[in-house]
Amino acid sequence: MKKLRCLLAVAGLAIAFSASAAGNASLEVQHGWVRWLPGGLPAAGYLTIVNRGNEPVALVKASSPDYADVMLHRTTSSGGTTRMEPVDRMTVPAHGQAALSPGDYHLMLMQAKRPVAPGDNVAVTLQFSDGALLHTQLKVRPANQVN
Ligand SMILES: [Cu+2]
Repeated sequence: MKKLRCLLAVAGLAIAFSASAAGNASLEVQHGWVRWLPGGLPAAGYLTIVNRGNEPVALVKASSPDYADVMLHRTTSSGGTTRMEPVDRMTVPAHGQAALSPGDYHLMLMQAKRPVAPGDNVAVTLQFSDGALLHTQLKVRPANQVN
């Protein structure tokens, strides 16, 4: 992971979050969970966003009171190597849904501020391109439980 880009993303998050606290009744989060890793390693957050509205909307930021940083990442594979990189947004189509899921988009939860363990819930706030904020809870699962 590129540290400079992480820092820039965090700075952007702080600015964006001071701008709006509106909701969007067309959006819903389902199946939220965290794949927990031992030893203070970053954890991955997965969820499905349902958009019942008439306009596409994009997930642009996320934060959690339980982690110092939350980044939006995407895992890609090419030539037998798998890597992940920060992305700016994930679009959720009108009358559709989009998922953060293993091997694809995910939230990268960095530097837990409290001991987080399987069985816990992690609070996450998602911010969308229309300014809407959505608060959700992700269930923490052990690394060997994939679904
Ligand atoms: Cu990642």
